[in-house]
Amino acid sequence: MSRLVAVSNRVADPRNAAAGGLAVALGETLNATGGLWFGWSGRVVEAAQGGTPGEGELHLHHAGDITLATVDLSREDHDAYYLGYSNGVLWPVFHYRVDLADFDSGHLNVYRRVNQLFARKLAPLLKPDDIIWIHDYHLIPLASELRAMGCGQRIGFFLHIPLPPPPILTTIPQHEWLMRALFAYDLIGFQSQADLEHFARYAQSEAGAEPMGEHRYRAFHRTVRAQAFPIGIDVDEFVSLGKGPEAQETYEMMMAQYARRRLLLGVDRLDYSKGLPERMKAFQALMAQYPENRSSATLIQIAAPSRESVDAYADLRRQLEGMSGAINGEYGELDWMPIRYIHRTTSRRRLPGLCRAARVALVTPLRDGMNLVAKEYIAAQDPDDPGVLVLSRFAGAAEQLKEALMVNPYDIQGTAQAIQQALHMPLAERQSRHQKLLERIRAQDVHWWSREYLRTLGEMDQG
Ligand code: ADQ
Repeated sequence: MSRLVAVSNRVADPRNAAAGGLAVALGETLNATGGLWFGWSGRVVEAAQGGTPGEGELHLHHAGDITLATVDLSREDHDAYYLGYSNGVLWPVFHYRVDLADFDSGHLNVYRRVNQLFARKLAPLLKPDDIIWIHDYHLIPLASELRAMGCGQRIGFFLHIPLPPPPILTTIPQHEWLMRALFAYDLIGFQSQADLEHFARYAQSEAGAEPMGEHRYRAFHRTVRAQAFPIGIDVDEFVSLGKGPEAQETYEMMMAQYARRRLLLGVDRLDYSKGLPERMKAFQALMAQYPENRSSATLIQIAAPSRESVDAYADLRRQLEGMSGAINGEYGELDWMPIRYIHRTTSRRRLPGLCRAARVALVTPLRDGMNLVAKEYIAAQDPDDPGVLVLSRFAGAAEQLKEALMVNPYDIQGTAQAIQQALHMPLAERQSRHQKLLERIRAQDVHWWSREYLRTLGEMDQG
């Protein structure tokens, strides 16, 4: 079995319970193959402390049989690669928010420079028959930089965020360079069929690629395979977390505190792609149109702080604070506040308890690669008395989770109606929808995802 080399912007120790989904997904194969996980160390070195652009110290650590290799970044590199290009251009445009992209910056050169730095540090650590799996939009050009240094290993890429259709993608001044870089991979994985179709359309209309059957496309003198591999969660792990003391305690506390109320729950990173203002407006419309929910329905919205030094995120934070205050002012009673807005991360151990206590989950992004919260909510439910998932049709998860109540988050009235339907859905219907949803997330869980991806990449010819 070839050694797995995983590359992502951030690296985590898979033995750590809070390491997150990617660590769980990759941990098994990394362990089994004595693998290497490479990425940014999370350390930013200021110029005054010797942080030189294009340079960074390499650190090697061992986590059991896995080697963790990380590189520091200078302040200038971090700001332009991470904040400027990855999160200031690629994140907004890939989420269809051209209006929020900052194209004027000269950040592209630094984005490229950091990818070259990573390639320079990674290449000497590679063995000839390694399988290399690179993750996400920060690292699109990494394979082409490795190829330029003579790496002939099989290299795969997985895009965790959506790929927009060509009219939006082509707003990026360097779209051709980016897409050409994708063709340096052997296998490109997307979250959904929609993303894959956008790739195929771009390849054909902009790069003159011919589909060659078997998910293969040829352009820029290379042939790539492109396919959808919807990422899942570790259902068993989430279910067993739900049986743990923190989750149980959270569940009981919520049930005691909201004994007479119906709980609605939103759990997100504070990000403009997640549709949080629209969600609050839909909740406000629910109060206005269906007054029977006043004094009874409570929305708990947890928004974890994220990328706070990017302007669009600070603006959103202020907007949400203003909106939740206004809705509470308008509808609140002495003994009831309609919205509890919490700008904090919830501990992973408490999350299943919170999910189980909620009668309705609102997962209503304006655009999302997949959205794992939707799957976590399903996994956390009591099958005998499950809650209802209200899901945006614009989340990648919508392609799989057909039995959710599907909404268009831009349609505030329509979303309010769906929330009303969710709050009053009969038990038998809740059970039958939940059962089908649970089957789906079990059949395509995170282990299925990494197995399928790595099997496909492993079966490809080398070089
Ligand atoms: P994210 O945009 O971060 O990920 P998502 O998939 O919803 O979005 O969440 C990832 C994880 O973060 C989940 O396990 C969730 O429980 C946790 N999380 C989110 N908000 C939290 C909060 N407030 N407190 C505690 N935990 C929280 C990107 C893409 C997604 C894609 C994933 C995986 O944007 O579309 O599903 O990668 O590929």
